[in-house]
Amino acid sequence: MVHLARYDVHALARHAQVHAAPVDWQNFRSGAGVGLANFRHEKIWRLPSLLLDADPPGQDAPRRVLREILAPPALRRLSTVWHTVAEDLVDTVLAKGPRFDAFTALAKAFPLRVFPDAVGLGPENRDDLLPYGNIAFNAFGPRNDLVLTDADRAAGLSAWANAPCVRESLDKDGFGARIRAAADRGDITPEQAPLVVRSLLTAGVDTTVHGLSAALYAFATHPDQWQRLRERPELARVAFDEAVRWLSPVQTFFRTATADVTVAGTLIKEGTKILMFLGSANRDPERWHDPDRFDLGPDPSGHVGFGMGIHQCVGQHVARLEAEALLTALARRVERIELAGRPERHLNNTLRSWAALPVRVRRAG
Ligand code: Z7Z
Repeated sequence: MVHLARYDVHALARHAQVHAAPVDWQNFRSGAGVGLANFRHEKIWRLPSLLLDADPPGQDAPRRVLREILAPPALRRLSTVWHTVAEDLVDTVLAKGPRFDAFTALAKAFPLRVFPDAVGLGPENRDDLLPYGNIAFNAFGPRNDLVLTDADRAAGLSAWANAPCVRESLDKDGFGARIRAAADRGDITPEQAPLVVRSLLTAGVDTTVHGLSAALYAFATHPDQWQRLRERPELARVAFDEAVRWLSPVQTFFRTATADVTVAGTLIKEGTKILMFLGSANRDPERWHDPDRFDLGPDPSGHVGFGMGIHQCVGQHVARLEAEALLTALARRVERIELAGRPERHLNNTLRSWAALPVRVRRAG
């Protein structure tokens, strides 16, 4: 445990503790926010999320509704469509030549093509999804320049994120409409429905964009593992989880101690924020053999890249399906993928994010 004096935060970095803290939700709560800001004392930039900034029993109903809508059986229908879209996208990109920016052309393009449709969003303002997510994930960190740069856009985008959640603007058949239907059935209240839709828009885009980027970067730098995926495309989901373990697209989040708790021999006082370093836990040599290696062999399950416990990522099956569709489409068509320039990172307070991933590919014969 490390005390970060500047913010008076206790930070956990070992896998055992980063795993245990969110499981112990009675002592480490989410209701005061899962960023650095403590909602008990600080003004916040948007209404708290019903799923994220909440504890039982409040979060139970919204989470149950979303869990069902995003569960594997409910996604089966999307799987066919998403595989086809991924194949079309990869064909289009490859037709333009062997060098391209895999961040823009694939990692960013694919989720933006499939996810807003799956939610049932109208065509307007889809370009706002990534800037909104960028602001939301910066907001979990300190009020540094990354936050201040976008301060004048935050209110507008926050209002926008609620706007598409009105009934008229959601497709009949998407996740959004099913959230509405849950409200009609009384599973959640009508007031809760738009905020649950907002959770999809906040947590569902940047996370997958940078998660897919992590996987593409991993393969572009590990030709032997790419070969392995090409031989066994059914490894795509495991490969994605291994990339999430290896690079931890979500690097950090917080809880608040609701009692005096001792962790690793150190007293954490009630009301103190604790910071969990997911990226560190995911490479803890006490938990993983050879943790710095990206390797499709060992089982990556147990990584904390999707969080842990009752708040564990409710959209993880959606993310895995996106990854499976994109990686298998690419593996069938591309024999080699390698870096063709220096990858560029985009700085964000929470996400390990990307700005460019120049690659060169050799098409399969
Ligand atoms: O519900 C929400 O608005 C929401 C926002 C962000 C839910 C989850 C997240 C999130 C995702 C937070 C990954 C940290 C890491």
